Amino acid sequence: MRTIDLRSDTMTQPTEAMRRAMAEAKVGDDVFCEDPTINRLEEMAAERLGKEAALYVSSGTMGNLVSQLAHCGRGDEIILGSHAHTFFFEQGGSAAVGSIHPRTVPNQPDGKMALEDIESAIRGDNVHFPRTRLILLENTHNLCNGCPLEIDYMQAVGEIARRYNLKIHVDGARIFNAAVALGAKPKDLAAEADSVSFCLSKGLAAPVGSVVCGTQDFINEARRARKVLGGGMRQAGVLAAAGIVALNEMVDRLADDHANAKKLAIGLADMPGISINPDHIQTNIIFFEIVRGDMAPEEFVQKIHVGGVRMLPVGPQKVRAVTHYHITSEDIDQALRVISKVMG
Ligand code: TLP
Repeated sequence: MRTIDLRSDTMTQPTEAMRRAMAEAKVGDDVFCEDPTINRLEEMAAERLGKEAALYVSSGTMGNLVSQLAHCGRGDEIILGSHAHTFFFEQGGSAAVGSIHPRTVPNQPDGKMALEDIESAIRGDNVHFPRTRLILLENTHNLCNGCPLEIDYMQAVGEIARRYNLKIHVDGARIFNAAVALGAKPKDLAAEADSVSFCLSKGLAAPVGSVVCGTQDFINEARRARKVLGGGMRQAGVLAAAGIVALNEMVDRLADDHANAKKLAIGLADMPGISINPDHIQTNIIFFEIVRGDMAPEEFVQKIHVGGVRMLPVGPQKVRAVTHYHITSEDIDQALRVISKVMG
């Protein structure tokens, strides 16, 4: 029985074209900036995101951390959402490694921070306070149903950042999902950002890697930060080669993942014991609640696993499912059949 693995889009395997590109990649020492494949990927990424320069890093976590280290000094404060991946799932690296102070503002259900909340979190000039340096946004917002942040919202946050002389970093792990869902260009979504990191290893199906984009000066600093974190990867062009294929071939098809997520959400909404509003699903991430006193999310997840479907339990009532390259429309039908049996 084939497993329908909806735990994460990080489960994606490299395509045949990626494997060929990896085998044939020309490589060099990237710490000397001499890996032609990495250099090419960085040029492509900078161009797609409308920035001067880019840096290949090992993961989304590293991309967010080197960006914060490049923007902030010891004791500086960043403003980020209460449900931001950087706040929840990156081991508090900002503080642990960067001596950077996180100030959270509530995330609204659509992944935004209210503009007035951002503004009132900005510190004045006072000897008691840390200095606010950076606003960190997440697009799409993982824990908020994969919601995309629109250009209007980015512009409104950009206006606040300019007024208070702050930088903006976008954790754009899934910014290409946002672009496809909104029918926007990634560079337009990133226009207000001083830096943006995106992942090649999620919906775009490359095996490893993320890219950070920004000004040349910012990238020079980020490159230093990457080195001290042990991220100077030498002949990593064998990995970056897959990233080039990802950018060339895997972006437009993300629309299929979004359609499959919507189909799954609509099917789940009809089932007894499950609560979800399919209107909230715009990209490839869905959260739903098990609203049956006799079944916890862990038990639900174990039962569907026996039927060949995998999802992640998150919290006391919630389950997460993520669609991706290996999930077909027929897989969604099969997953719904399995879940229907479990929920009886
Ligand atoms: N997200 C993973 C897990 O860590 C939860 C997932 O399965 O969704 N930003 C965002 C918005 C992310 O969702 C993730 C990974 C990261 C950053 C970190 O990327 P990696 O895993 O490459 O360090």
